[in-house]
Amino acid sequence: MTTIKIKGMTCNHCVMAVTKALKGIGAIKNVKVDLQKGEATFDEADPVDMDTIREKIKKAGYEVES
Ligand SMILES: [Cu+2]
Repeated sequence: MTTIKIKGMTCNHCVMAVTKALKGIGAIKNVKVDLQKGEATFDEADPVDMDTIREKIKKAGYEVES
């Protein structure tokens, strides 16, 4: 299980957008986004490059904190 911090989420629409962005990456499963904590957790069926995740989140309009 991987947990990442995401900046810029303010409502459930943001949660949906981030969830969709992560689910769009084939190897990512079991996505859960926590609005209160500003975190996303997920499992990786195969290792996913953090840059790929960062890029997808950015395209959705949010930012991965590192
Ligand atoms: Cu929102």
